[in-house]
Amino acid sequence: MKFVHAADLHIDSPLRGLTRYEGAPVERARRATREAFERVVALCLTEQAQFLVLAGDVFDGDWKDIGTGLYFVSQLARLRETACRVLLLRGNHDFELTKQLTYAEHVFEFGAAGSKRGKYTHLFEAEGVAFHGVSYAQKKVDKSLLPLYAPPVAGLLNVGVLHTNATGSRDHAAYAPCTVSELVAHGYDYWALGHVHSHAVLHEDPWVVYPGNTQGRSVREVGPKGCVLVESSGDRALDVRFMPTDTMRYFVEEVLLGPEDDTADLYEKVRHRLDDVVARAENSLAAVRLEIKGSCRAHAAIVAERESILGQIRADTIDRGGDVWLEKVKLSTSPAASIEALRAAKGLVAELLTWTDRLRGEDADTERLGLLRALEPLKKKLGRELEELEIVVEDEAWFAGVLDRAEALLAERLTSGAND
Ligand SMILES: [Mn+2]
Repeated sequence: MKFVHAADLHIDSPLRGLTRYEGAPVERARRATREAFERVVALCLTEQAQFLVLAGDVFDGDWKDIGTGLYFVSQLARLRETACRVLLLRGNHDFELTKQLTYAEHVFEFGAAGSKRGKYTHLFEAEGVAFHGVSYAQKKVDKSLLPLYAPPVAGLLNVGVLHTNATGSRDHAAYAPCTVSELVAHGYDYWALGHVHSHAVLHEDPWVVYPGNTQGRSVREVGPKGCVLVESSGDRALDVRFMPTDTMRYFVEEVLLGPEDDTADLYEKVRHRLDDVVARAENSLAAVRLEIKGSCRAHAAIVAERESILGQIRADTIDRGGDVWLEKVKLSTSPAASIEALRAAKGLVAELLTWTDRLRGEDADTERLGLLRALEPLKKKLGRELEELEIVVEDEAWFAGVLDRAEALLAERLTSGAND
């Protein structure tokens, strides 16, 4: 007997701010949750699984229009081809759908907690399996649902389907809380969990498994996403395998630059890292957030020509072709030379840095006022533009930031020349 366990498909979940980004693969991202579900269905067909278990949050919320529901039905209909049946549980995101559809007879829904409609247990004696599940009746389920789950049915493989935060994960609401040891003690053979979006095998024999969501939706959901294929060979021993279904995979990558690295090295290191990411993306589109760090010579150029450098990184990425999209590039480098060391030294650089540092102190009001006065004509001339650029000379935090950048630029420009 084989079944596929998936959860948290969040089909048609809205794109969060993706359209803001130039060159964002909006269409691909929009279709990604659907394509992942199509891969789940395809897996059921090729593996000839007898059951597909959906452990909650199949939908992200109420359908925007009936299209989402019709799409779901059209995919479920494909499963008739191999007589695969569907066990459907509702989680906190899809406990209530105002546009209701009655599903075909090969779809078995789990009743909601406290409701008289629907069953908590579906028995399939010919296949030797009992599925137990309790759907959410409301969004917030603060108490454990475990007491509502029937004891295991003797002589059958018992599968519990439950939407819960069983690990105390802080990334997810603490709904239907329970512990792994409580689940293990319940006497089922396999717990098909949902709600936590990362894949995790919490226990083996009996199995307690989160498949994770089928498709990552932001950099908060990195790495391979998919579902789990479960096969029983009859003697209760289960073979449990994770199967990726994502068509777009998120990565957060740190690129570390060393003291000698200049912008050419920066581009080179980014290129190498993207090669590596593409290999790890296994034919999915890699959506990458780059965090570029380190004390490096490139810092001065990064401070002075930030936009061009970001543009160059993006241009190189587009130019390489293939399946990479830079979601965001964060440039958080620092100067190769320590400002404090330079300040403590002697000479022009030290003097300049001592002067800039004085602007930080509380007694620097005279200097700061002088600076503001000097900027006054410029401010009058630019007026609105300054506001639009969020240049607020009176703002202390803004001023401190400018000072940091100015020092970095001074230090880098005035010291690196000596090495060239
Ligand atoms: Mn959930």
